[in-house]
Amino acid sequence: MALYVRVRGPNGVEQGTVEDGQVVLGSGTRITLLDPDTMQLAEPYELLTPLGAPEIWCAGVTYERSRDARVDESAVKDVYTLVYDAPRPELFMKDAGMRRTVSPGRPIGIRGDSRWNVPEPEIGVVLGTEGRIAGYTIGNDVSSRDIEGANPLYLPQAKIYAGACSFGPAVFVPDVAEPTFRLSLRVTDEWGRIVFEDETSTSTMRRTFTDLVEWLLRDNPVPPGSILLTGTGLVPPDDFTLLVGHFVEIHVPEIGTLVNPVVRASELIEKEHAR
Ligand code: DO4
Ligand code: MG
Repeated sequence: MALYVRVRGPNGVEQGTVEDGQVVLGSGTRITLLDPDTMQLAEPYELLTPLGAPEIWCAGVTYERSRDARVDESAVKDVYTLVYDAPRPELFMKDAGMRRTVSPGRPIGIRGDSRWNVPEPEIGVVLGTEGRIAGYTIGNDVSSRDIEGANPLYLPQAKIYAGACSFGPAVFVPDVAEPTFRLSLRVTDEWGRIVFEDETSTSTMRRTFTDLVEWLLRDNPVPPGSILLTGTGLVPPDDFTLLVGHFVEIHVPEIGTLVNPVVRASELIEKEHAR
């Protein structure tokens, strides 16, 4: 069992492991974590996504809760019931080259042309070589529910835009295949008041991590180091929307807490690219 992070510091970008509340860099430097959950670091060090993923893919409608939410929001209902029950999963590309993905602690975006936006807390599978699973992280598949609900063909616009993805704070390499994770989501407003919280477990997923990876790699040369987000089982009620000034915290005990504030996506164009 091991936890890996990536850090930017005076010597550039380095990988490290998390041990006893500290990050141990390849050079042997030890940095004390300000917070062992979020893994925030004191200056001059900055926590980055635990790897620069060449591609990020997502699976959808892998939990009953997600299927029900999609059926309720959608003008075209049958597609979601059909895909939940079908052997072939829903898979879509979320990002390539990290253009729309931000580091832990950095702002995620909501679209200016959407009025109903949500975080989607998901376990991210880190792909190794030859289809192996190299580890697991926490991902946020930030999404616009009104654009997605208007027409399934709008899915790429509901899912792919500046700041629509974040993952981290670490990659967890377990001792067992197909581990089970508990995920909890908390959204707070700018005064620190809780506006939504809930939790779920990957034990309620309709598919296994291995099965999703096998489908993703069928006749598809996804490079190692890419990430597959495996779908959300946490959906806030229909009167909830993410707002500028909210903070999203996604906690998985084995991995840590992924925290991101919320801003307008337009503010992130160019600014956050490659952070
Ligand atoms: O088609 C809708 C996508 C659903 C999704 O992203 C999820 O279930 O996590
Ligand atoms: Mg999702």
